[in-house]
Amino acid sequence: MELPPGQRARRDFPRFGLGKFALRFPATPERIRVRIAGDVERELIVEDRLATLPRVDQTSDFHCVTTWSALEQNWSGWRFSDVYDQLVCRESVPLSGAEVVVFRGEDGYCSCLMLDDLLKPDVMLADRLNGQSLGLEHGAPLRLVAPAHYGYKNVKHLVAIEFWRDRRAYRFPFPYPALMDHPRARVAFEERGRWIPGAILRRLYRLIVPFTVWNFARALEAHRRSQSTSSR
Ligand SMILES: Nc1nc2c(c(=O)[nH]1)N[C@H]1C(S)=C(S)[C@@H](COP(=O)(O)O)O[C@H]1N2
Ligand SMILES: [Mo]
Repeated sequence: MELPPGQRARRDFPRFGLGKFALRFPATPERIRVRIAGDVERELIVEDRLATLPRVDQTSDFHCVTTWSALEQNWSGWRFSDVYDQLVCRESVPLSGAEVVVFRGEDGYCSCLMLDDLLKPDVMLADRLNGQSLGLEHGAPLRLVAPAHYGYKNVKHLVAIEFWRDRRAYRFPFPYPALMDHPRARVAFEERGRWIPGAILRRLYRLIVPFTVWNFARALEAHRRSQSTSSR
């Protein structure tokens, strides 16, 4: 099977991200609560009502910008386009041209994609992975799954989705440089970052994979240990 340019398959699917977020975990990973906001007529809180939309399952490959890929992951959840058409447009009503969409995680992470890219049928808000609830490592209680875009656009622990008319409403998480954040980040075109070609970035990013995997796993273990002592 042919992988996208510069990617290598991994056997596992590690917990991963930008270093700053390794130590941050959601307070309520069992309860979905997403605020719809931005340039909209009304803010809206989406909770149980997601479950009134048709549940969909999909198997897709997951590609991190640092060059590792986890193949054939089975996600379950709701199509972003269904959420947009049936909840957001009917009840929150984005203003015309509010097509810059910002996703925020409870850990303070955020990223942004254009509405056109999000309305593709393979873009989901997922609450399950490979037959189980997402878990802390993969974004409980709800995450974005946009397989055509690098992992860093697939925000975990979702708490807000904002629709803006102006890109300036968004900034990639401090202190990480904007060059790490391509506006579309399409895997097929190796849009790893801005200004620096993907084929160069892949060489640099590849170096940080082992440390990041180790660091994120270690942080999760420490978090689990602290949870089990505090609940005793
Ligand atoms: N909330 C949140 N979402 C996030 C991140 C993060 O640190 N926090 N990291 C991103 C990056 S860089 C990647 S590669 C994927 C990793 O997803 P995984 O931990 O399920 O492998 O999550 C993305 N979404
Ligand atoms: Mo990533």
